[in-house]
Amino acid sequence: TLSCSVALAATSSLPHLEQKDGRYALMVDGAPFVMLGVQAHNSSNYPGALKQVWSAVKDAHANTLEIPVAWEQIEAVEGKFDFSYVDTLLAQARQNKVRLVLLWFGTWKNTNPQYVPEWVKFNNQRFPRMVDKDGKLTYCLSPLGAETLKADQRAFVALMRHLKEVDQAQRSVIMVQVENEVGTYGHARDFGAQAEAEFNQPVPAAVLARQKAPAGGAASGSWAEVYGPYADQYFHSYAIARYIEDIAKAGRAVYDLPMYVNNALRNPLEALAPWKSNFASGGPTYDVIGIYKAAAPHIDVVGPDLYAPDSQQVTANLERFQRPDNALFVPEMGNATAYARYIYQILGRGALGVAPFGIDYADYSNYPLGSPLTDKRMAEPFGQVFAAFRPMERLWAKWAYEGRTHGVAEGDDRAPQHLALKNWKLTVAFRMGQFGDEDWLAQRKEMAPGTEQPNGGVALAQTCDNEFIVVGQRARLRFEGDGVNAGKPSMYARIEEGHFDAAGKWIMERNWNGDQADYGINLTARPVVLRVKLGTY
Ligand code: N0T
Repeated sequence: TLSCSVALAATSSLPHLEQKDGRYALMVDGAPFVMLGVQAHNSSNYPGALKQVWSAVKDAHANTLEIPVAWEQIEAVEGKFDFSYVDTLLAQARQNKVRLVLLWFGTWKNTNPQYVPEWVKFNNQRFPRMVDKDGKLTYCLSPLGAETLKADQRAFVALMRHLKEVDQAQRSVIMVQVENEVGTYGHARDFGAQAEAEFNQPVPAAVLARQKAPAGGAASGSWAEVYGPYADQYFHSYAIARYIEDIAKAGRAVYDLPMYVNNALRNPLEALAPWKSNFASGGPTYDVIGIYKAAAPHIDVVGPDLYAPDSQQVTANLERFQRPDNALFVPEMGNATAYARYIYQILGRGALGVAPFGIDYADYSNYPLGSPLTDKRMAEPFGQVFAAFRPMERLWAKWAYEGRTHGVAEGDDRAPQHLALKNWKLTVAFRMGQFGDEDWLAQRKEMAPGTEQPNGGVALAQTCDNEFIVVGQRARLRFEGDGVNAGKPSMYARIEEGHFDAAGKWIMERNWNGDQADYGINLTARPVVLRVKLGTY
């Protein structure tokens, strides 16, 4: 039987990842933490831009802000470091009672060197750019530039040393992203002289052990011999992963925070095929997670940035990035309303956290990638969901780590979905409204107003054998006996609406009954938290 699980414990230790039975937890102050995060815009990393960020963070009810720290701003003059922005950020984060994830925009920000200091940008001799097959310079800095690595690493280490000095006691910063959406657009790899020489070397054993060769590939040998048509992409992935490893390792030697990389995804619904300019080659796409694990052991997580709103793609991406060797963490997703429902699916799968991108009232919108809105209306759909989770965030994180949680997001097909729980099964249907059973509604062709676009979602935790904490919106839930309860008639013992207090105690506000329970548990546009207890007779 499942024990009723509510106890909370806390100690002070550095944030770190823990692992148990193939599941992961991000430990913050000694207990599992779920990041209900948001990310600021790319140019909001200045004291003058922060005001517009904090008001959006507040409206989003986020517990964590992801925000860049640019190499160009901490080392504008070589060897002279300026952490005034970082200090302002830390002070304001503490005032706002929000944790931070710092994004190290160094050698590559979306593969581009735009965030490196000027003294790096234009010195191709010392900081070589990749060259293409014809020997022409590309925009992208080479991952084989030894001086570039040394300089990026030195700046990153200086940042981590500073964080240790000013933040170790409070641990406002809980995680660090190394570079941003790395890889190279339009070029499979570096074709310079050094790259050519390394390309013909044997594939390292650590890579062979984690990254399978395609059919026909040799068991060992050069990159081309082992990986055939995938060799250019895989070699480039290895070169970038190793570069990132050297930066992360040096940073963690100074101050050991969890570190991760994020990915501009390739389409997971397309059959796997060699790179042909359809994604950033060398980035941590799902097909090369093994190479990143082999080459970058100081990177804890490879996370997908979700920017395709299509529900099938979202599901396929979550499945590909959640692996026994890789925790699920969604460092970015679009800030359009359609993405809000995915929070339920992501957190239900036991993710370390999720952060919509561009929750920031700066006068900028990345529409059509995300929302066209830049005010409260953009933050609110996420704020409503996070607000429901916030009072129980530590409990939720613990339940997720214990494998008690499940979640669904409404599919673009609007079809009902089924969840297999312990001794119960749950059907989640959409567009139903609050009154009338399914047949009656179908006869009347009645769809609930406000459900024209898919935006339903449910996450739940099985806290005891017959008890669930449910949070969700725009969905109808029906439980049915399964396992030892299979075939038995059942009914609700209680459907309590309420919340958890600061001590983790459930506070009931009311019990749903009559119309509010006769047609399933009907969640409206306003997310609620329910404690549902079932019984059989
Ligand atoms: C993201 C953001 C920011 C299906 C875009 C997404 C952020 C970076 N890049 O606003 O630049 O720093 O990580 C790339 C999505 C590509 C288009 C995919 C279409």
